[in-house]
Amino acid sequence: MQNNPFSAELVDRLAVARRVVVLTGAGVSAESNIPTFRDVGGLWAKFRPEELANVNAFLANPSLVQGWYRERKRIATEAEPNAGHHALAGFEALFDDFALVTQNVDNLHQRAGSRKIIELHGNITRSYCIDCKLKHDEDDSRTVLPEGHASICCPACNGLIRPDVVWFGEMLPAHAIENALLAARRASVCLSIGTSAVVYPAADIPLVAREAGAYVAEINIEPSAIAAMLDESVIGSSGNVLPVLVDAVREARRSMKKYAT
Ligand code: BJW
Ligand code: ZN
Repeated sequence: MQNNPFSAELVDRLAVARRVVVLTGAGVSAESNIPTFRDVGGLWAKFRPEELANVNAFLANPSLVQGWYRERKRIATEAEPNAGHHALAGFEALFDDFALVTQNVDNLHQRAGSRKIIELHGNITRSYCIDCKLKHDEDDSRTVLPEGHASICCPACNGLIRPDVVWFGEMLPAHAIENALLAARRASVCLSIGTSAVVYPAADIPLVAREAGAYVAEINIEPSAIAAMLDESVIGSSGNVLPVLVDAVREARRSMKKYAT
């Protein structure tokens, strides 16, 4: 265990835990070559969030925002889940009660095989009409709109089509945040992985878990905004740390069984 970036306590707690909640952010997909939001060269290096990720920006310049999301949808669709996504997909079978709460909209946890997912900020692969709410399933990622071209509109009512994501100032899906907070309150271990933890209410989840008595660790290449409020800060990339952590938990479980009387 000595060479591991995480503590023996984290492994032991996970080995005996029955209820676990994991919060993920854009850092988990960085090793799939999907840019994060706030890192150097991230998604907001060129555009400030208030310019694109809010409804007023969309209404002011729908084709610009649609184009930005269309390009990000293409990148996400062409990306492959990485070792961190796969390790988390294997993690859920180890616990009776497990929730993977993700802020990510890129669909990579789903494609890696995770099933117990709570999507806090929606999913970039879905779209809907802002007027009649009709789901827009057509793959508009392949539509090439020249600069200044008219926006993509609903075939039923001609309303604007928007991505099914949560922008600043919008409410999170009620069932998603409620279920995430319930999972946080009953967890005995919480992991916060690859998130800067500056966006609320998502950043509350590890804090709520800790307040309710969970052991809370984060995994990040650098300490997040809430690192000082957690039990443990594991410095490393999720693609490197998670497979080793999952193996260590499996091994600890095997040892526990071996010595159980
Ligand atoms: C690695 C790595 C590797 C890199 N391995 N790690 C309380 C206080 C203050 C403000 C508020 C508050 N409550 C609500 C608010 C307002 C607002 C908010 O939080 N503002 C703050 C920014 C100040 N929140 C909202 O508006 C939310 N709605 C809401 O609260 O409704 C009620 C309400 C309405 C009005 C007023 C008040 C209340 C909605 C938030 C929606 C967020 N939407 C976005 C865009 C989604 C669509 C899209 O994708 O375009 O969600 S913003 C963006 O940030 C996206 C992300 O999910 C989210 C979080 O980012 P994340 O994932 O943490 O990414 P990064 O880039 O920030 O961090 C990456 C991390 O990875 C870094 O730490 C790296 O070090 C690390 N990393 N490589 C491990 N390999
Ligand atoms: Zn419509």
